[in-house]
Amino acid sequence: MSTRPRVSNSLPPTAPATPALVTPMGWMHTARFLTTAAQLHHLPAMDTPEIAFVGRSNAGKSTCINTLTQKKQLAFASKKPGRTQHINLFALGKQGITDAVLADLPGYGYAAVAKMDKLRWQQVMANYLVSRENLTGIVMMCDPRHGLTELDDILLEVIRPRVEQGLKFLIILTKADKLTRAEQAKALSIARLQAGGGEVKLFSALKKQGVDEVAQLLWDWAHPAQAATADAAAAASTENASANDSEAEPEALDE
Ligand SMILES: Nc1nc2c(ncn2[C@@H]2O[C@H](COP(=O)(O)OP(=O)(O)OP(=O)(O)O)[C@@H](O)[C@H]2O)c(=O)[nH]1
Ligand SMILES: [Mg+2]
Repeated sequence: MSTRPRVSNSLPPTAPATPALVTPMGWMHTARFLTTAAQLHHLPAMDTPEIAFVGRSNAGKSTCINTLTQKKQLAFASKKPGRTQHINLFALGKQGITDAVLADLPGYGYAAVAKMDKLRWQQVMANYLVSRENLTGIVMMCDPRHGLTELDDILLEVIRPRVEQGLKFLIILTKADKLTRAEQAKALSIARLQAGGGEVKLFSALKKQGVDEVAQLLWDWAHPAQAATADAAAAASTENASANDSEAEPEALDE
C-alpha cells in the first residue's frame, strides 16, 4: 500500500472563490509554505492546480515568487547560485482554502554542483515535469542577458508533449532592470521567436515590473472557468459598445 500523503484529504474541500472580491494580487498575498521535498515521491499527491517555476540557477525564481506574493522570505533567494535545493511548495487561496500551489524548483546549470548530484537532480526534475499530475502551468525564468541556453532548450523538449496537450507555459525574462528599454524590446522579440509563439513577459523584482501581469496570468491558469467567464463578459461589453456605436452612426441616405 502506498504511504504517500494526500494533502487534498487533509484540507477542507475546494470552495469556489468569490471572484468579485479576489484580485490576482490579493490572491498571491495569501501564499504560505506548504511543504518541501528532496525527491519526487516525497511530494504530496494533490488535486489543486500547480504552477512550477523552473530555470537556470540564479535566474531569479525564488525572488520572483517572493515578489509576486509580497513575502520577502517565503522562498529562499540568494546571490549564491544553487540556493534552492528542494522542491518547495507554497499554497495559495483565501480563508485557508488552497485553490492553487506554486512550486519553486532548484535551478540547473550551476557549475559547482557535483556531476552525480547534477544527474540525480536532472532526473528528479524531468520526472516531476513529466509525471506530476496536477501540474497546470510552467513558468520558465530566463535571464535575458544570457538568453535561452542549451539546458533551457532540453527542458523545453521535455515539456513539449505536455504543452501540446494543454499545459500552460510562460517565459519570464528576469532582471529587466539591468537592461535598457531598447535591450528589453530586443530580448522580448528574440525570446518570442525561441518560444515558438508562446507567451513571454519582462519582469523585474527590483522595479516591480510585470508583477500585476504575471499575477493575472497565473490567476487565470488556476481558475480557467472564471477566466473564461471574464473573457466572455469583456467580449460582450466590447460587442455592445460597437453595437451602440453603429446605432449612433447616422444612416447613410440615398441622395
Ligand atoms: N537586479 C535584479 N536582481 C534580481 C532580480 N531577481 C533576482 N535577482 C537577484 O538574483 C539573485 C538570484 O536570485 P534567486 O531568486 O535566488 O534565483 P533562483 O533562480 O531562485 O536561484 P537557484 O535557487 O539557485 O536556482 C539574487 O541575488 C537576487 O537578488 C531582479 O529582478 N533584478
Ligand atoms: Mg531559488
